[in-house]
Amino acid sequence: MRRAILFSLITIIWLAFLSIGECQCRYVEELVPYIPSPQSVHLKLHESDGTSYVNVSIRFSDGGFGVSDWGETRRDGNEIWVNSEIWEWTGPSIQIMITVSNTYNLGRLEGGDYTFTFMCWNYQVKTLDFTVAAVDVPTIDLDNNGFIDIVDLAIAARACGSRHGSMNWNPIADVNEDGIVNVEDLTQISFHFGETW
Ligand SMILES: [Ca+2]
Ligand SMILES: [Ca+2]
Repeated sequence: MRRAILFSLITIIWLAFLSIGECQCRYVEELVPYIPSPQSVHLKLHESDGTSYVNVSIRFSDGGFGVSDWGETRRDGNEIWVNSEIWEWTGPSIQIMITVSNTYNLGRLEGGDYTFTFMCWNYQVKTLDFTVAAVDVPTIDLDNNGFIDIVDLAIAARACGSRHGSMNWNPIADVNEDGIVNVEDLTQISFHFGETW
């Protein structure tokens, strides 16, 4: 009888111990990997001086989230992607909506259709399809030798300020075909300086 009571007591203590353990696990405070919903992620493309950028902004419901790594841009053909690492703090956090953002420089893309994919922990979160207008490089290779260099700039400089009928008018120097050779044409040539195709 005494042995049965002792056994029962040990069992009760052991179950109580397990119960406390489970309780502690349930309320453990730690950082865990988190994948945002597509609805909370906004992708926006913008171009500047021929370079394409994608801005990614993520809206979090409270202050318990953080991005430890936005990831590097990767490219395979016309597919571009980034793989980020985002965490959630399971403990208490500031109850305020937070938006974080990062801008990825995609470089100078050739004309064509592209897809940008924002990934998190190797999971595809959201994609953005966009088109880059083709740049007609040969039109700024004024001497048509296969690369843009100081000679092309010199040809445009000699015609600078001229219009149709001017003594120094040179139609090939009017890169943007607006009827005048000026700093805009020189700027376009300078922008592609050093390029070959
Ligand atoms: Ca040239
Ligand atoms: Ca022009």
